[in-house]
Amino acid sequence: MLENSMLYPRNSKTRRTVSLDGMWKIKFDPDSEGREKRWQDGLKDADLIPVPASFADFYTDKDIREYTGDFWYETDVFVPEEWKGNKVFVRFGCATHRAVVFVNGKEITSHEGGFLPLLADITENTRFNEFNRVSVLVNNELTVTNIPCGETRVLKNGKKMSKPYFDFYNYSGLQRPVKLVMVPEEYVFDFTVDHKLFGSDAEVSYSVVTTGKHPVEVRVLDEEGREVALSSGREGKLVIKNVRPWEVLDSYLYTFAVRILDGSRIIDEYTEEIGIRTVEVVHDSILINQKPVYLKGFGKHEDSDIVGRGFNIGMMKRDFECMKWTGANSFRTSHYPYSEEIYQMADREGFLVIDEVAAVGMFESLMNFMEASTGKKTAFFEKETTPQLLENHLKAIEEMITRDKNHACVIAWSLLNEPETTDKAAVPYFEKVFAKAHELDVQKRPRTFALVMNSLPGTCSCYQFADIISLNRYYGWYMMGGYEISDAEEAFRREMDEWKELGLDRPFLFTEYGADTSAMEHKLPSVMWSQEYQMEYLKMCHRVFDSYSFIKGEQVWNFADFQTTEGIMRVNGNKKGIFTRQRQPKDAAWYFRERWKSLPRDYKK
Ligand code: GCB
Repeated sequence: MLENSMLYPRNSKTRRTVSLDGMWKIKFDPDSEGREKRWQDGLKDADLIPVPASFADFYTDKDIREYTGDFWYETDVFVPEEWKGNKVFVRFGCATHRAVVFVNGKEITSHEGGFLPLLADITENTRFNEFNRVSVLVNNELTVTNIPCGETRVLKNGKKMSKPYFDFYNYSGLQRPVKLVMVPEEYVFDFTVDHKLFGSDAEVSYSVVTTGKHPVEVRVLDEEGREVALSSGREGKLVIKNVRPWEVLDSYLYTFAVRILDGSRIIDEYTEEIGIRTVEVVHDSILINQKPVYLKGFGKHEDSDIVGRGFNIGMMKRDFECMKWTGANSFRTSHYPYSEEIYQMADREGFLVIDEVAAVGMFESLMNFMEASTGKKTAFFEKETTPQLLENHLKAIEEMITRDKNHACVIAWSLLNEPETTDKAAVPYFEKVFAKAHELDVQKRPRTFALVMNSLPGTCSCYQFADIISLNRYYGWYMMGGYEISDAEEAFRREMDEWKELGLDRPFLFTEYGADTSAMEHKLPSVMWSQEYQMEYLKMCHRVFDSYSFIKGEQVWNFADFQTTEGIMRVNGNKKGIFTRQRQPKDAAWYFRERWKSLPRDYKK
């Protein structure tokens, strides 16, 4: 079990949260001298920067944007007198990619992995009724032992530079909300639910972990606030008569209130809004509440102007509105677990989410998307460093599942994106990764990973691990693009015929297909990069998808244009968006709207 509770911080009768978002001090530490020189005792000559946000795109100085190494954040936090006798935490939605937290100069905790929460228990070092200095030493260097994978190089001028093995900008910093949290000494540490539907009723099995011995009760309230089920004990079953299940694009959320009681006194109360639904893969179908669903949607990024990967509540709202407008019902959190508020919104909107851990770049290449289709091999899972990578990967899976398990929206786990599977060395690695997810998820949601272009029926040694086979395919873009598109279609069909031959009896899903498109370019007849070519390419892909009954979903790459490292293959970022980075539609968005609005939920049932 994890050392820290992953439950989302909420107010209740017994709990308090205070947002620490706002302007924090920031200072770069290129020589990694801060710790030695005790910068944790107070940053001098620091700048101010918004939290949550990536630091990169605020500045006009390229050395700052590209900064790689250690950097410090600091703020002063007032802890009220009334909280004495309780536990006090500072909770960071993330600190990318790793961080050490200090309070009043004392080191409290550290965390590896930039896309899952960091909880610092500051109880022992808090000065109540006073301001407390919270300092965070963050580091954003990429390595092959941590996810996402990449390298850090030192330029001749001594400056460090990030070399990602993945196709998104290495944004970093305190990119998600930060909260000061108070919970009682004896508190609800973890809470897990699993659902079954019987006719018009539901049975919800639950388990509660607390930090003490007092009895526990769980109540379920409907959206009108009426109690519909009650059970006591750390484990039990809640029966909800005439349940209203959470449905695709038609959500219904019950409030689960978990209480620790001492007679009639409430020691702790934790509440969560939870949708009741089931998820299964049966033969080649994905079933939600025992009914087939065809996935329509996007691979996304947390990415926008100025704040970079920083959680942006306005952008989140706009993204959901745009997705609904296209008729989408799903997205993948490519290529890392997103900020928790996004899953809460997906729960509320009835969106289906494939939750992806940050295991991307597991192919040694700075242009993985290009090189994977050349047959290049990099022996990625045979390195001396592989055991260390595996350890970090498994820990991230545990944190992701623990954090996200109760979300109705999460219908599958994506455990890797485009790893090198053409080598048998990947097999034992995959075994451990897939077993871990199965062991941890009481709902036993389907597990998948996104297969790169050269992970083919005849070359991939790992597809058997996936409950849903997810393909990232670029026929007509990275291969046989432009006027060769007819050959691309043929090659695409040949591959799909080979998969069909295998008779896997599992659903297939396209987790990526797309063509870079400049929102400025129009050309008749089409050329690559024009809006006309994007449409031509998409129509070709859809003809292929529509020809195979086992293809049970399409998530186009990408929802919106996004920032990447600069290079000859990218025009200030990846332009495969169906929307621009400012979330305005390219022509293809209208085409998707027409297609997706007309495909029934159970298309190809
Ligand atoms: C991929 C990667 C994704 C890239 C995309 C592309 O296969 O999974 O991260 O952005 O291709 O556009 O090349």
